[in-house]
This record gives sequence, C-alpha cells and structure tokens, in this order.
Amino acid sequence: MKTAFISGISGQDGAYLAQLLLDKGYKVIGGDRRTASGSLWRLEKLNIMNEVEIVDFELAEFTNIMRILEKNDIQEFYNLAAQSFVGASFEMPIMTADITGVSVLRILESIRKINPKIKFYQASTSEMFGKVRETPQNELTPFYPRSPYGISKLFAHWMTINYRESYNLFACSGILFNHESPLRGDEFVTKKVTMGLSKIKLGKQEILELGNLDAKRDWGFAGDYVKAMWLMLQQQNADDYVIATGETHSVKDFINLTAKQIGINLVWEGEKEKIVGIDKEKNKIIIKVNEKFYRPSEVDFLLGDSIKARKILGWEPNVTFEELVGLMTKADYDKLSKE
Ligand code: NAP
Ligand code: F7E
Repeated sequence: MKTAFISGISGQDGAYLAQLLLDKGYKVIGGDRRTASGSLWRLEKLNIMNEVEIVDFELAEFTNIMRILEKNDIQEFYNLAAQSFVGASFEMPIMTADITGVSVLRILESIRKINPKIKFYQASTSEMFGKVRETPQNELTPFYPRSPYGISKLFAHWMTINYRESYNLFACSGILFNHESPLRGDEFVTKKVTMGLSKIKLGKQEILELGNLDAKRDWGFAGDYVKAMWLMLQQQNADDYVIATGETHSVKDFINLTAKQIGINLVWEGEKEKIVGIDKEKNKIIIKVNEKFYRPSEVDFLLGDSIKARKILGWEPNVTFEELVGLMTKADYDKLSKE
C-alpha cells in the first residue's frame, strides 16, 4: 500500500484527490492548518472523512514540514496548499509570496534532506501565463504573470524544476487551468454565479454584484484534473504538463448558461461597467458590475493546449463546460432550496 501526503486537504482539489487516491488503495495523510476548526466539510461531502488521516500542517513552518516527513513513510507528496485567491494576493502580496511561493522551497528542501525518493507534485497554474504571449498556451509558452499570486506560483514552479535538475528529485509541476466543481470556494467567480443566481431564483437575494464580465477562462471540472496530478507521478520521468480543456468562455457566457439552466430569462443592457443583467419576466435588474471586484491588473484571456498530457499521460477531460455549469448550479440550487 502506497502512502500519499496531500497538503491543502481541506481545499477543493485536496478533497477530490484524496477520494481518487483512496479508490486506488492508497493510505492518504492530509495536512490541515486548522485541525480543530471544522474546515474539512469537503471530505464529509465526499464521505471520506474517516478514511483520511489528518495531521497539522502549516506551510510557513519549516519544522512542521520536516517532522511530517520524518514521522511518515511517504511515497508521493502532492502540494496543493496555497493562498490561492488571485484577488486577495493584491491585498496580501507578502503573505502570498511566502505561503504560495517560498513555502514550496521549504517542502523541496525537506524532501531533499529527509527522503529524496519522495515523488513531488507542485500545483502550478495558468495564471503564470497572465498577459498571454501566444495562444493557445502550452508548456513552451513564455510566462508573464499579472498578480502577486501568479508571480509567487512562478517562483515555486521554477524551484520545482530547479530541484529536479540540480538534485534529481522526482518533482513534477502541473500547469492547471481553472477547474471548478460544486466544492469550489465561494470567492471564485463560478461559485459566486451559481450560488448567486440560485439565491435570486429562490427569492433569497435581490442582486448579484460582479467584476469584469469579459474575462475569458478555460474552465474544466476539478474531478477530471486531479487524475492528471496522479498520472504525472506514475510516469518513468518527472516532467511538467499543461492541463486544460482547450475551450475558452467569458464570465458572461458562464452567467448566461447558469441563468438558462436555472430558468431565468436574462437579458443584458448597457456596456462595460454600466452593463446590467435583467430578469426579463420580472423586469428587474439582478446583475450589476461593482468595480471593487476589478483587479489592479487583469488576466483577460486564457486558453490551454494540453496535447502533451493527452499524448504522454493519456489524460483527457470528461466533463464538458455545459455539464460543469449544470453540476454546480444543481448542487447550489438543491442545497439552497432545502434551507
Ligand atoms: P483551495 O480550495 O483554495 O485550497 C487551498 C488549500 O490551501 C486549503 O486547504 C487551505 O487551507 C490551504 N492553505 C492555505 N494557506 C495555508 C497555509 N499557510 N498552510 C497550510 N495550508 C494552507 O484551492 P484549490 O482550488 O483546491 O487549488 C489547489 C491548488 O492548486 C492551490 O495551490 C491553487 O493555487 C492551485 N491551482 C488551482 C487552480 C483552480 O482552478 N482550482 C488552478 C491552478 C492551480 P484552509 O482551508 O485552512 O484555508
Ligand atoms: O476569477 C473575473 C476575475 O477568481 C476568474 C484560482 O483557482 O484559477 C483561479 O483564479 C475571472 C477573473 O479565478 C468576479 O476578474 C469577475 O478574470 O474565479 P476567479 P482566477 O482569478 O482565474 C487559477 C487558474 C488559479 O490558479 C487560482 O488559484 O473572473 N471576475 N467578477 C470575478 N472573479 C471573482 N473572484 N469575483 C467576481 O465577482
């Protein structure tokens, strides 16, 4: 039986990856920084709470990381923990640089010192492409991050490559484009939309305020993406892979599809920051732009090319964009209608 350690077990990807590894017969140890706070609701949702061993884990604390590696015979280490919200990284750039960036060096150094045989997965991101230099983006596309988050992840990405090349660690970096699910955090735009429109439909909220509706993202399903993480660590050689669907949609497209699936007849009036979304049946404004959700510098467009992963890992996404919106909308609407 292999043992895997997942940092960020309380997050969206942590929960889906734990479920996948348990299904494959792994012993799963999950790192959580607030073990007493009830932050593990996602594991409960997936009914795997009692199957995962939870240990205290804080990215800022080198000794904590060292101790976990000393105490446990770990074969695979998936580093999913991070300050992962791009918006917050502008408010907290130093904390983000330390947690999302420098901490990866703490982990790599611990692995090198304590057990260099451990296979390491780093959660890199399409945010490193930022102001894109070419379309679609693949493993050879130059990086141009646009936020303290993207820059911190780029540091971690290069450190992962550097430890692979300098010390021969089996260290992989998955450059994952946006992936969502019913377990997505409430601050991200997809969840804000499916939750917000569900509440509006049920008469529990009047209006949904959002930022830049023209941003385009390559959105996939988190359950599909964690399979790619595992596949990367099962290869003969460690390498880096882009994971994406190869389709891009605007925030407005996401809203339109959610409204359609939930039965709101939505029409748009105005442009840019003056644009409003109107419930045609009720003749009422239900969506507005609030500039407080704009970012100081935006990533306008992302579209991934995952041909390398498809060829070498045999990975492909199963859930379509329409199905993803459906999954998220149904989960939020059903939950809210019972409250
Ligand atoms: P998430 O839901 O925000 O989960 C982040 C996890 O990191 C949470 O478990 C969080 O714990 C933990 N964490 C934060 N600060 C920590 C600290 N100081 N010490 C220990 N743990 C800490 O993110 P996700 O969507 O699952 O994404 C997983 C990883 O992939 C992240 O590194 C993210 O940056 C990266 N990524 C995500 C996407 C995406 O579209 N989802 C795409 C590319 C890359 P708490 O619950 O205590 O806050
Ligand atoms: O924003 C726009 C916003 O916060 C998507 C993280 O998982 O994926 C995620 O980062 C777009 C942006 O995700 C609102 O300006 C409009 O253009 O859902 P998001 P993100 O910034 O793409 C990458 C790959 C990661 O690695 C990250 O960890 O939507 N947008 N209005 C809004 N965004 C938010 N959050 N809230 C709004 O009201």
